Amino acid sequence: MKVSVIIPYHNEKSYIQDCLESLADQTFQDFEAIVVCDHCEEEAVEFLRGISVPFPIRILDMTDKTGVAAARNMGIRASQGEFLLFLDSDDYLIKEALEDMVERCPGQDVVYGRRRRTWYGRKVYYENGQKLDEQNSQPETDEGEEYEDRGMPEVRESDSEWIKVFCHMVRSNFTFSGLTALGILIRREFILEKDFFFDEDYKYFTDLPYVVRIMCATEKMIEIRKVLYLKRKHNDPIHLPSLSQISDEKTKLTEAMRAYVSIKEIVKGQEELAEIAIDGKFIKYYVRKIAPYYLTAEEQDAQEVYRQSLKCLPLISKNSGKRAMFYSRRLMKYSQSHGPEKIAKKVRRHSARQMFCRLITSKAACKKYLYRKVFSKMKIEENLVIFESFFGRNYSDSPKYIFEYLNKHYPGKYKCVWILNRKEKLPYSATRIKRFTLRYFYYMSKAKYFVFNGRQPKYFIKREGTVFLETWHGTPLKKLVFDMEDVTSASPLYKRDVYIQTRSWDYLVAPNQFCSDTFRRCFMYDGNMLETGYPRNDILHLEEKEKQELTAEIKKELGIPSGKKVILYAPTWRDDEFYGSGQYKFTLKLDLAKMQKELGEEYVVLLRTHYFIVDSLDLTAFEGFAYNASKYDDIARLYLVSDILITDYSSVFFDYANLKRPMLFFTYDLDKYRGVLRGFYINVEEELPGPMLFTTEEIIDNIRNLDKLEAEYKEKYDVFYEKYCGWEDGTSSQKVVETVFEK
Ligand code: C2G
Repeated sequence: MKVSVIIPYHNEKSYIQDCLESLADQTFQDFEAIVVCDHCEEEAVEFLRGISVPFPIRILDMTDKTGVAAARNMGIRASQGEFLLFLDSDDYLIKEALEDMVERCPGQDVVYGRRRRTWYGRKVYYENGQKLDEQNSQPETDEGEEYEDRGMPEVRESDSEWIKVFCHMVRSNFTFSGLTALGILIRREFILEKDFFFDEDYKYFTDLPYVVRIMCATEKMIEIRKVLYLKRKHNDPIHLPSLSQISDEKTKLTEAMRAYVSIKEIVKGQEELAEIAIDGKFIKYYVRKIAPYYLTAEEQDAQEVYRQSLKCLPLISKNSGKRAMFYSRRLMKYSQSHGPEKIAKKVRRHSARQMFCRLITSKAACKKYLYRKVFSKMKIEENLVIFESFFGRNYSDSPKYIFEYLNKHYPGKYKCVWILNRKEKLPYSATRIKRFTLRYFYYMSKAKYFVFNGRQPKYFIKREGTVFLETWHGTPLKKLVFDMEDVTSASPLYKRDVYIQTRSWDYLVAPNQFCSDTFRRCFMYDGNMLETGYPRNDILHLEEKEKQELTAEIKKELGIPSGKKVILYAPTWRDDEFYGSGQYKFTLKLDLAKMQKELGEEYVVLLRTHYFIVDSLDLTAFEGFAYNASKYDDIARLYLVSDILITDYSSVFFDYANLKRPMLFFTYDLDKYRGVLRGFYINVEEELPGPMLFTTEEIIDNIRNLDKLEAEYKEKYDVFYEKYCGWEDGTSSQKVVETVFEK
């Protein structure tokens, strides 16, 4: 047996499958896996046993001890391979990892490949995770070179291969705490001869002294300059925090310092460069984590951390100190002769200076500061209501209809403020403000009521006595927040952010029972659920005559000839096609020229891209046939004028179904969208009230045979309508207003 892969496992069900599958896919197969179950729940062990793998696997149950260190030690003792490799159950290897390492292992004690940190599971990673990780550009890659570390030496200064690998390994981890034993192939006899086991007294930092001890005990060490190991960052710190996301600050800090003391002991007498490499990391850790801890810590905890720090600071070598930044040098010196309270004062003064610099150089920082420190201390205005739809992009959606209902039925009672970035005409008087202006922050502090259809900013302050009415913006087909496994959109910390934001919501509107149940789970929401239907769909239930008059008015407004029928094409956005957060790309896959040729006599096409899309479509070649309605305020009005809807995975079809008109689903990238990007809540093959189509020809064909299509889908449509539109009858705005404002 060439390699034993040792995997500690503690209930991380959603990750272990990827981990084991990555082993099954290895191009080198002479290995065994030893999974050590650390106090796992029965269900998690059953799940693990249910994963079938083509290689020998042993599942050990650790009952007497707990922790990663003990689990790995148990694995070492049980191993039979010539080499050992530590793999975490939430991580995975690239296909060639073992082959690449084994190829280079003759004559070596240690073979070290590189690690990369990723937000994604294997499937997404191989599809486009590398691109996504780069676009998210967290400065945490393990590849090192990009990060010039002031405290770190250039490895060039030494000729020794050992020091090169040592320095690379230390410098390539962004933080002090990131130095790990993961993904390193180590000769088993070497470990046993030297009695190298993990120190079980550590909960978080057992790897630090372990790795340094190994590196200092051998010069038979080789580095492969290729990413072999993928370390997953957890995008759901609420349900499944990684060890580094657990906030047990005092233990972490004291352990890190204990690890530093023992590392310094190990590197003593070794090359000075090695010492400087370690010191550089520790200095940063001290300045960023340890000293600021005193700002918020209880006195007893602060004293404990402080006592430990006094053992560490004198160990920093003079040379390393000289390489540190001015403030770091001063802080370290000061910390050796002053207690935690004084250190906290110094840190506070430094942050205040930094804040002052930010305030005089950044308007945005200045406004947020005023929001936090001044506006949010002012008196709340009792009848002030603030509305926002699609992040201020337009006057639309449920907030619009709630605003109109309030003004129509309670004229003058409420003072309304609209967050609007464009100059839309409003039918009732309201103060208009642009997002993130000074006035925006002022009104966000003064308002009593908030009527939003999306998420509020992360720094939003929920003041006591205020009422947050969240209408949300659609019945989801694609999985949301805590129902998503991988977060493939631009913000990988989506789950954590949404969790924080939803804590401020007092009321959430549900358009149907499915949403009511789904929202509770996917937002982890336990506030008031308004099971009223969507105010934005009231307009779809007007009396027939009113509907016809309004339709004629909207057609005129859009410049659509009254004799033409209208096809609305309203696709959604794709998580993986973006320029940046909230700025998405869109490529039109519908062949408009063909559609014009085949359907142009009878129809026109209204194109409506999602509000996240920043690409604007050039339709000049299709004048008189295709109209760009992407900037039009309210999509509900576009539904009214349309005879047919074409969409994909957008929630628009749940709303459009209120009109009982035909729908086609242009799902040209179904496999990727469903399988890789999101996953769906419903079985689209069974439930969709229209066909899923993959080419323009199929779309044309279906539009030509509408009668046949409608007859074919009649039964499905009725079931769909009952399930998703059954609560909507044109009175949702009234129900919402009466519950929230006029109780
Ligand atoms: N929308 C629009 N034009 C489009 C697509 C969507 O105006 N071409 C509007 C519709 O009101 C739709 C809403 O934006 O209901 C949400 O759009 P989705 O495509 O469903 O996507 P998303 O914003 O991700 O919302 O619970 C719903 C989910 O959150 C999905």
